[in-house]
Amino acid sequence: MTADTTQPHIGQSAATTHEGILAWVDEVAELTQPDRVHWCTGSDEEWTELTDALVASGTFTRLNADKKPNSFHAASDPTDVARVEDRTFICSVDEKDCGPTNNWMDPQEMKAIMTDLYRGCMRGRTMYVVPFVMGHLEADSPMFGVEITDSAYVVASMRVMARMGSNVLRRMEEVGATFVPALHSVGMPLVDGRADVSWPCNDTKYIVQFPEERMIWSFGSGYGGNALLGKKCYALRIASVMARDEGWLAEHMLILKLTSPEGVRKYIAAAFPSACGKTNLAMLAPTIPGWKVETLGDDIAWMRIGDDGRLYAVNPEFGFFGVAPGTNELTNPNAMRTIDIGNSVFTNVALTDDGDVWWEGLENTPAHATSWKGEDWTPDSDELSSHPNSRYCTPIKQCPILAPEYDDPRGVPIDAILFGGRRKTTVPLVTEARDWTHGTFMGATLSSETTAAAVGQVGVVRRDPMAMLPFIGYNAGDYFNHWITVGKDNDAAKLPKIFYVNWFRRDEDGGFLWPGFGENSRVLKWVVERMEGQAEAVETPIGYVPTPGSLDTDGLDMTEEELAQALAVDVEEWKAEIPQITEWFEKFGENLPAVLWTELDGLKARLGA
Ligand code: SAT
Ligand code: MN
Repeated sequence: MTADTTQPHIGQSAATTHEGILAWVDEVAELTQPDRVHWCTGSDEEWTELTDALVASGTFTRLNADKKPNSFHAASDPTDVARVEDRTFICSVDEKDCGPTNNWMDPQEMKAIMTDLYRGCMRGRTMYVVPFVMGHLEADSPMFGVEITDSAYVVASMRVMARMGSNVLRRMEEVGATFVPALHSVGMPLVDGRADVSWPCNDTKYIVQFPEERMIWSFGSGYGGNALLGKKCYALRIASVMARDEGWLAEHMLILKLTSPEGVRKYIAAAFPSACGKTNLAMLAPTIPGWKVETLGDDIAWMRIGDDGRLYAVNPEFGFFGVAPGTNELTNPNAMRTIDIGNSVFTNVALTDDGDVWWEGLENTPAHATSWKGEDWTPDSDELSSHPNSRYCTPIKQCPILAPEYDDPRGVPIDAILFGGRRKTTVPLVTEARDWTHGTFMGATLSSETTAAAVGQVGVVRRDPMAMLPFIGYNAGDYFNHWITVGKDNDAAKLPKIFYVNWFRRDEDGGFLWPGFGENSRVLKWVVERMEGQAEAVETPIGYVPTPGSLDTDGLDMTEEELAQALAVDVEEWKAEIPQITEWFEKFGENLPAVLWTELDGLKARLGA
């Protein structure tokens, strides 16, 4: 965009001395035929130019600076609103390495198909080169990537979500870094006088990981998880493969720091499927006096065993990509403070007449707004103002409760891991695993009702192991085995304790049994007290569950009966899970670690099933 970084045509002035990057950029430009190549610097000037251009092209609407400074509204094509799991592929060389939970195609076949799609796909557009690092640039071995994209919306979003730009590129040059090449196109060349649209995309979509080559190819979608390739594609799918090979863990987990009134400090990582409240838990405002939560991450944790034998977690991201609907002063006041500062992009929410954003669940319902589909909206409208998977994209540094350790490249030692799903029945509020292997069994059998974060039916119960179902970059049976191995190879006493939570259990009338949100601090308190050997629990067939008196319910408007229901382990309900778990495990054949069958046998025996 600026004269010094824009090349009128390809491969003429080298914007980098990194030969690998240069060669790849030239190769992609040759194939995709963009009008211009822009090497992204990540500077404020570049942000201004990009966002001005996005406003001019109609992709962005600038929000009222008195409400949300330096912030923008975008509305996607109505067909491009979520991750597309049926178009997402793990193209391992051997189909067995993809496993039964992913889509597979032979890598050569996929490359042939996509090369045809990519041919000339950037005509009339700018090709942006985004050097980025997931995690810290000062990490022992920084995890570099380069995303090539023809979407300015993606560049703006990547600048919020990842550390990117010139300083990253300079470091890559200095060390001759290897990097994950991540190619993205919206798949809408501007040829034959075709006018651009505010949200270019293509009905044909492919989100493809090549695990052996550590490479990502994405085509046809501009939506976050499909297009911001540092996030799910790199930091989970590709990184999970690296983690398997190198003995660490890449997980779909938030990271938070919890401090008790006595100053006891614990770090907790928690895995929940998309759109199940991870961001809200990460920024929790405790309702119980004296307890404090600080945030380190809301979506992804990379965890490695440190020299002291403990499991250290870093958040590889630089921003939050949170679900907007339902976010408000009550459910997540800290997210509200984060976005108030500005510098954010809001996608598929409503635009108010005074130039602010609004969504279902937010306070101050406007009398009139423009819906995410660009239509007039009033509180009487039959349609939602915002798509259920609409998002805010905002810098993590703006979070008022960001833990200072966030900036430590070594990460923080994790004390407890929570697995959680969205289940109306069966799963109690909180259960403590007996040990790491039992915790791995809990994670491997985690189940949840589907949400709007992925295209498809909402509310169907499916197994979502470790909340990683759409993100495991290899055979999920091998992934379970990797978890078991981490437990075996390390000092069990130093590994985090594992818990299973369910905020979403309902009573017979369909009402939530547990108030959730800030009240979840009561469950975190119990978790801490268990680790400190203070809180009581009953041993049940599925693990340790709080005795009614051990959970702090002071000041909570909840009957004893309701609490008992929230904590109940109903043997009949659990017996009904057994055939489902059996069927789930059978999918993995000999790749399923035998100890997980042993765990299931133990559960059956304890249930008398
Ligand atoms: O849709 S994203 O992948 O960007 C977010 C999520 O589903 O967790
Ligand atoms: Mn997520």
